[in-house]
Amino acid sequence: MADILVALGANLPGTEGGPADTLRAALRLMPGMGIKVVRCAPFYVTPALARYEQPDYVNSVAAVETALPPEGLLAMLHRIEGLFGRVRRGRWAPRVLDLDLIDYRGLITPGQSGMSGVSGMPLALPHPGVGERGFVLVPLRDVAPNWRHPVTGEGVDRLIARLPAAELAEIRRLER
Ligand code: A4P
Ligand code: MG
Repeated sequence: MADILVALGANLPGTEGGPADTLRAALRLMPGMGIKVVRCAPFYVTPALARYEQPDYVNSVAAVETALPPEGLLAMLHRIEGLFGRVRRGRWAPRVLDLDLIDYRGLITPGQSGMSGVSGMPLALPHPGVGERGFVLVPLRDVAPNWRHPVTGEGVDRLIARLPAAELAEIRRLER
């Protein structure tokens, strides 16, 4: 069965507490908003990939089921971000909660490669950059070990093997 995968990330405290508390609260909220969480990876602490110094992230990936179409699901994810007080301060800025739609049953959209981080951009699937980011790929492998990049067909193990060892060494599993 082709999965729908949602990446979760946070690196600022919010109303629920620290980033891990925010992620847990977001996961609890999803079923009531038409998003059934089938599996969720462990949480990982990851250094921020950013243009400037900012706190470490807590990242994870959830496999979900929903009757919502891709755009509807992204809109719902944005609504959840809003409930946690997410303020869009610009691309790659620190955030209370970031929910990205990584893969929707292998769908490939034309906007795939041209994201500029402008709010309200058309849906890009798979999420741009997923193939090169340890903080997405490591938890993604936990929930979907047989996942392949919809565009390149490469498996998640192979994509992870290509990451710099130093990047992987800095991704630490958070005990829950
Ligand atoms: N958008 C289009 N397609 C999608 C999609 N598949 N999923 C639009 C999510 N959003 C999508 O997103 C920008 C615009 O993309 C929105 O209008 C949305 O409708 P955003 O969440 O407002 O901004 P962003 O997250 O700052 O931009 P972007 O380009 O999605 O950045 P990323 O790729 O999410 O990177 N370091 C660590 N360690 N861990 C992280 O989680 N995250 C980022 C953000 C940077 N560094 C990080 C992490
Ligand atoms: Mg985002």
